[in-house]
Amino acid sequence: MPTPRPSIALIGAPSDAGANLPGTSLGPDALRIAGIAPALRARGLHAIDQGNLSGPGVDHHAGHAPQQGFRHLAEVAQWNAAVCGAVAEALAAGHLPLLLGGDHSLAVGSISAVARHCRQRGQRLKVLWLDAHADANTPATSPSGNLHGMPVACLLGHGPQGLTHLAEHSPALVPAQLALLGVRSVDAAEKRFVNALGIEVYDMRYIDEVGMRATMAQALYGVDRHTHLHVSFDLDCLDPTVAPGVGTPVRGGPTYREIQLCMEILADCGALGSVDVVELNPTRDVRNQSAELAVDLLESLFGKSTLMRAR
Ligand code: B3U
Ligand code: MN
Ligand code: MN
Repeated sequence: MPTPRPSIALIGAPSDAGANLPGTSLGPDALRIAGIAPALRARGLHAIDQGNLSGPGVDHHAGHAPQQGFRHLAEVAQWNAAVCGAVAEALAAGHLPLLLGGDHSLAVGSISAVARHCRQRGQRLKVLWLDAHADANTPATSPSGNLHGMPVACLLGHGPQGLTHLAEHSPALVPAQLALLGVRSVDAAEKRFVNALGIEVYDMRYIDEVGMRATMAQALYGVDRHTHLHVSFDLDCLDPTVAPGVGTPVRGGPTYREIQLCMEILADCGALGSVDVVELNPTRDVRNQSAELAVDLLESLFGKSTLMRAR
């Protein structure tokens, strides 16, 4: 018997408060224009677009210096509280939440809700963080004060109270629940933090050496159909030649083929429970190609296979 496929709740969070520059606030609409909801429906999935959450804007042109190590902390915390509430509601209704960011700081709210949901149900949780960066800075180590560089640390309990206690229990995650994949830009102090906590990292060198298939087998070790798999997909994970529409591009990411394979393997594991698609910055994009690529990859993540056998 095939497992019933849940409805997908599309939750837009048009914020750039945690980013280095303005523009990720346009991400949800760029994904809609690229046809995200019809693409999922064409897969036979029930996609419900819940529209955009609302929250405070920030003025990036004002050049606010970091305060106690953060830029725009109050705004980021407010957005995350809204995201946490919306994701919790979607999960409670039995939907699969698909967060349309927005910058990557929003994953703190989304994953805090997912972690609480799994804790309440005694369900195993694995978070796969696809990113060029480790996002594991703390206010003490961050070179920028930008909160999109800190969500991993916040989820592990290292960060401001407004982001570490979104869903009561802190830390939201323990390091063993998390794996980073695609990493190739890590600050020196951030590297020490990641290693000290023993976070599982599949960096680009690892992927180059063993290939995407073996990397995914390692990253998904122990994940079964009873596990809740959360995929937090920072589009800057991709090579900028295929996805230029991001605020902090880093060369040397996975190719189109490699990331397709990654998505297909994730789909096959049958454990997908929630997703973030973040860091799309249409002001840096070329004819919406990064949004269109994101939609293409989400189709694969939700089971569209290019294999020449019936599914
Ligand atoms: N590690 C740098 C750069 C960065 C992290 N995440 C993004 N950029 N998108 C920082 O500012 O923390
Ligand atoms: Mn990120
Ligand atoms: Mn990144």
